Amino acid sequence: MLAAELVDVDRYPIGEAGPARAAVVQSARAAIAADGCAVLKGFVRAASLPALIRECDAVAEHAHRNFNQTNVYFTQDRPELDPAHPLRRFYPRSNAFVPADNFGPTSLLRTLYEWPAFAPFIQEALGEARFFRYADPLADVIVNLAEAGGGFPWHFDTNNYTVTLALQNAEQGGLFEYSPYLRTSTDENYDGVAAVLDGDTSRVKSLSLEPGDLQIFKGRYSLHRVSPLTGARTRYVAIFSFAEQPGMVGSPERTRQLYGRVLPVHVERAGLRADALLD
Ligand SMILES: O=C(O)CCC(=O)C(=O)O
Ligand SMILES: [Fe+2]
Repeated sequence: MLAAELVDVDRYPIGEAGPARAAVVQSARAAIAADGCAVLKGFVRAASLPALIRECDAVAEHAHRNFNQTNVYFTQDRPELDPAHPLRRFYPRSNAFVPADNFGPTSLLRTLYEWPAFAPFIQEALGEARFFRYADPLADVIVNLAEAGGGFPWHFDTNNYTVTLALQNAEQGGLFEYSPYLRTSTDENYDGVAAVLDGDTSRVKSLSLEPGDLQIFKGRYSLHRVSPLTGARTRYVAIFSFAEQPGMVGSPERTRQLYGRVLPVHVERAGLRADALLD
């Protein structure tokens, strides 16, 4: 299948320069400016979803599971602070990432990720000056699977943006909840964060992402979570990664944690980084 068949290009004509494409870009940009999040409903055609889900089912057994306890900042505990401080509140987090080398050249997810129209569109929607597909063969396009009891508790992302495609929902739960721009680069707003953690929903938006919806999300300043999942069905979300530099791969430590193994390229590039520091 070609990317232009997977994607609903009638609704989202991102591969053809012109006013229709410009309108799609403009509307995504406006949504991101307003609350850090753009959702392109039905970006992937409903008719393409069964093949995408089969692709996930076929490799789900290769997911690497990683469980830990984390605060919303992914930082260490600070015992000198009050126990109610957001820095001291830890929640269980479970990832199950299917590494990118399970999505080979014939994979539909890879076809979409490497479609020449895709990255430039995302770049324009985000307004990023420098934007390249990630060069990490374990991490460029992956699937996160989440089962009942698992998932993402409240957090701020450590990366600037996330590009995800909803593929299959859990039977219940799994709403994407977020508090737009709850903090800024100069104000952590710990009281506001504590209020959300205590259950205050007055600044929380809730999105029910359906299979086929593409989400472009700036999560560094917007606290967000996936609400608890229940039921037997696994939630599948594809994650597409990009970087500000060409040729970027993850560090060996982080790669091993997320994917359970490393490749020679991770070690070689880490060596290069270490050498660069010596210059
Ligand atoms: O699975 C999702 O919908 C969101 C995941 C998320 O917040 C993240 O990967 O940082
Ligand atoms: Fe996140």
